[in-house]
Amino acid sequence: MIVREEPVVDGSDPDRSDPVRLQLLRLLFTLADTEKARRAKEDPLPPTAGDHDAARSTTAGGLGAAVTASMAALGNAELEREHRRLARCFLQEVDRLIAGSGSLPGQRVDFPGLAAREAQTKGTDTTGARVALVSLPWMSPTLPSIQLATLASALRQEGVATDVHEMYVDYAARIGLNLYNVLGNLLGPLPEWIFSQHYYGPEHGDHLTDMLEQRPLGVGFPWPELADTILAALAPVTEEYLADLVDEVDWSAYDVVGFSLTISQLGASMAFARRLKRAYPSLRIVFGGSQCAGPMGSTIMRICPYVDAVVHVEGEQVLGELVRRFRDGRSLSGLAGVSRRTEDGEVVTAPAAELVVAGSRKLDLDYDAYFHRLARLGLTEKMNPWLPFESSRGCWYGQKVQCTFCGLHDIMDFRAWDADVVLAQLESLQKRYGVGRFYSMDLIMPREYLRNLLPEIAARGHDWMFFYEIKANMRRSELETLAAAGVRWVQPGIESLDADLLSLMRKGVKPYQNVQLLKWCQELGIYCGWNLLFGLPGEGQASYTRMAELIPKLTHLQPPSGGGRFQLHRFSPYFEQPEAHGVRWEGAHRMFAYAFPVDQADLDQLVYLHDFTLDPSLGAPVDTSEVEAAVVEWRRANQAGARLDFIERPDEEGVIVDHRDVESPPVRYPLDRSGSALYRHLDAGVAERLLAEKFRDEDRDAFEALGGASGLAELVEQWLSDGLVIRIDGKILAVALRASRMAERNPEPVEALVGTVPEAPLDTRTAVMA
Ligand code: B12
Ligand code: SF4
Repeated sequence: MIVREEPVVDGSDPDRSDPVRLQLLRLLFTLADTEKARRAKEDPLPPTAGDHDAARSTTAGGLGAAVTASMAALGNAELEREHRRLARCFLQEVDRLIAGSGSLPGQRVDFPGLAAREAQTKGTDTTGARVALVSLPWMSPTLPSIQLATLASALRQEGVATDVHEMYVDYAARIGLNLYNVLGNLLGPLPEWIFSQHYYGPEHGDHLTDMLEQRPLGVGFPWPELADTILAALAPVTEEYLADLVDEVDWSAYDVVGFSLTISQLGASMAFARRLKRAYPSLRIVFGGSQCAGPMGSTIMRICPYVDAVVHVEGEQVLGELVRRFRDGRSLSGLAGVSRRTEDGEVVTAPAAELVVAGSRKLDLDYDAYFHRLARLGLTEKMNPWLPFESSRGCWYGQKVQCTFCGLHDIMDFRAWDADVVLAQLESLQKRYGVGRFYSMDLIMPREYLRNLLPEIAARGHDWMFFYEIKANMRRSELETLAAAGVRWVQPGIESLDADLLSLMRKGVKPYQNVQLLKWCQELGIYCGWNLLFGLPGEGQASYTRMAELIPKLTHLQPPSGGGRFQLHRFSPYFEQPEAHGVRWEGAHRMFAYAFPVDQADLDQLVYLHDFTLDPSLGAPVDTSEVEAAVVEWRRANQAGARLDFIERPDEEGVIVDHRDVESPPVRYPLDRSGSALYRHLDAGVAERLLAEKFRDEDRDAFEALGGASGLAELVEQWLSDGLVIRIDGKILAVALRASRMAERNPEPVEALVGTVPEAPLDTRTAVMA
């Protein structure tokens, strides 16, 4: 059973970090760890151990020696217990430190409270088979698993009684929600390794040092000096967690256990599934999820002999039939998109069948198990869960033109559910859980929702909040529709502010659209999560020079939440046709070799992230340092409150107040009626060569008052040099925020609500994905 540990040295406010307590716990844990290591190596006792004079000493060194002596006096089992306890307490203290730093806003906020109801196996069992679906770290603890809920719903419809176990939440509770988020967001080898060392055995020493050098814990983690102790403390806590998972559920009640593997869940799933199979040999183990797509799934099947089947595709299509075949002892042969083992041990995979059709049929989503778990773990007052939902699958843009870095597999075909079906599901979820925060799992928002779903949500007066992935080329009126429906957080896939780079990525969006999206979202109180990608094949220095010039004018807009070298993802055009893009594939990302020490050939097939170099004929790598420095400054200025506001007066005169240089007093640029009209005219950008003509057509009086085409050109040149407008993609675009349009409905800063996405460092040594 999981209990939140209180620190051994208690302060008056247990939820606040205490530097003395942190260092004490660090010291105590390190001493226990050293003692354990000493015993494992059968080294002699240190000279002071067992020395009773040391125990009486009051100097710091003497106290350390005294603790060492006390630990040396413990029996092995007691030392083991103490080691684990101190590890937990230390990790919880690190968690408090992170929470207290403000680097993860919104993590510890009130949750209204959900009456704890006892969980029970759901569904009427008409097939004689019972299924457990599990999800392990590193899924986000603020989200119930949509994968498990969807599959459970499909199975129950087919008469298979099914339970859902979101076990990642338990781990987050043990190590602390904030620490869990920091580690989970590191992605890739390190989170995988934290678990896989409990499968393959510890892979310490140089390997770990090497791994941390390449992907330092310090990146995205403000206390790198604690990194070693954190990793050491995670080991006993993780081992205990895995052991407890086997004990805390009566697994003998099930016939099949399905593991959902999305991002960084392979190590934990392997470590737990093998333990489970050893404890319950008759259990059938099935792995599925996006980590099992294509060759990754067949490789998992090959290297994990305790796994009975791997589902490569959308699970609702096959899981019911898979379970029935297990129950009847029938072969899995021919099951679409499923890997199985033949009698002579060969792994074979049947080709995938049709994709799920969306439209008017939608499976229910039942998140009861997750909320029971939160209540059981005492987490309901510590976080602010979002409810995941799907309104579409696939990508309408990608099915025509796939972005070159995008690693979507065969689920690219776009399918949307009908707006009324989605709305009914959201209303039912909100009614059931009292939560109106909805996290869309769509790759891209269906266009038709701008006309049906979103206006209907606004019309019904729901006070909801949404996260959605969108395409960045939205018009202002469309963003207003989003905001009115409660979309407060978007991921628009901005990726760059340069036309050449965006074209290399085949993003289908221009830089001016990205900039105006940032501007309009800020006016509307919509938070944008976005990355700046570097290092594309074929890029040139000029792109970075242009961006370095542009960025200082945008410091009042939301800076990128992360950035770095693009990653080479399986299934992406860069991966599938490397030569066509000047990419040289160099095998699985080598850091995974530490997490999964399998043959290189297997590793190349197992992982999603790959190493590469660029064709040298593309020229020397460009220098990105100026842009990196500009982004650092952007973030600093933005945090310090950089602003650029266009304040319109009732008499139609206006003033632009420029406070992007936060160290100096604001500069005011008064605008007369005509100047204000022109500035408004530039809100969505106007082609420079057509500007005079277009403005004259729109407001002839103002045009003439400005002195016609030449007066207008002069004013625009002045604004350009003052940075009040920018020249971009052949257009002139106004960049100041219009005060009259700033969101009134959402006075609190939206960043405070977006607790799950801490700002990531900008580091071109580190690869990031869009
Ligand atoms: C929403 C989403 C996110 C969200 C939330 C992710 C989360 N942790 O829940 C956010 C925006 C945070 C996110 C971030 C990232 N994401 Co993302 N994300 C998605 C997305 C669009 C939807 C996932 C989803 O929930 N879909 C809905 C569910 C129902 O579908 P599903 O997961 O595919 O499940 C179905 C099947 O896989 C299968 N199945 C699943 N489990 C099981 C279990 C069994 C037993 C069986 C039989 C079947 C089965 O049946 C399910 C129902 O059909 C997918 C793309 C996609 N469409 O899958 C990418 C995807 C999962 N993300 C991906 C990546 C790479 C990332 C990032 C690493 C990007 C980055 N560098 O920042 C980060 C990682 C963040 C993190 N710390 O976890 C990759 C993962 C690749 C991989 N195979 O490992 C995907 C597949 C997209 C891609 N190809 O580029 N992501
Ligand atoms: S990156 Fe986004 S927009 Fe581009 S193809 Fe992939 S899912 Fe579609």
